[in-house]
Amino acid sequence: MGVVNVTPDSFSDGGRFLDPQAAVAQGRRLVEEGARMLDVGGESTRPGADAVPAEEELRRVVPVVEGLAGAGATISIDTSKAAVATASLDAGASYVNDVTAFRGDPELAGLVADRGADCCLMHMLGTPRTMQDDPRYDDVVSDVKAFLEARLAFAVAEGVAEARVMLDPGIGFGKTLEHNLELLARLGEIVALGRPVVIGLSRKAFLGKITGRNAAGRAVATAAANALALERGASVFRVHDVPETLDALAVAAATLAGGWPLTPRTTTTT
Ligand code: HH2
Repeated sequence: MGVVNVTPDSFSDGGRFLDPQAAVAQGRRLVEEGARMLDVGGESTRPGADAVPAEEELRRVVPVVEGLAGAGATISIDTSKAAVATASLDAGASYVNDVTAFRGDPELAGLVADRGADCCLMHMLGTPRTMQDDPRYDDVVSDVKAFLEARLAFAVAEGVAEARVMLDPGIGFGKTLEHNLELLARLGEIVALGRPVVIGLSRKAFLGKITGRNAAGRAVATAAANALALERGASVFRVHDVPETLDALAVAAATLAGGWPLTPRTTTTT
């Protein structure tokens, strides 16, 4: 899943793709590089970020979703708002990535159900404004697992087919370095919920804490962590840098019996 952030303030690429043409070009490049899904977002959820009004989010994402429909990838809309999801589904998206796991907008679950869309439900402690203020858990993995199980049950009760739901532990969303590492180490406990697991760790701050690198220099760290997440059962890898992670996943899959069914992308043999 390649990230297309149509925002002025995303933590690693804010402002680069605010222009719709630049965002569409970036999305097409990610598909050429091997992305099978594109996650289009018009609201940053970085720690401390302010909410964006629906009208502004719509203005940012709809032309980009329209421009990328037919580009050869599933289009995901990264939003918590039913109005933004509705317009994006109309414009060609078929997947709703909601970092609030249907807690942000009471209309969103019903919309996803009615439209037969696929969706991702993510764990977050608090809101982006407050989530990194001293996050605490009894046991981070058990707490996140219980939350995702409850949100899956909620989605199904609202009419969303269970087969359409993916789950995401929300790396960096109200988590310390230790919380993130524990979630990755014990990812199998989340996978055991029986739904495909999405993992979004691309360029995130915990990788900078380990490597000392700034956001732009974290592609290798991202690829390494994603390879381990693959081994632990993750299915979808949300990244800004597709080639690095795709190579790492291809090599990891090839070394695992019955690994991820990736088709080699070149015929180079030397
Ligand atoms: N992370 C971000 C945004 N959306 N969605 C899912 N399902 N999982 C994630 O981990 C996730 C997400 C944050 O990354 P980014 O989009 O690069 O930054 P920003 O929120 O600042 O736009």
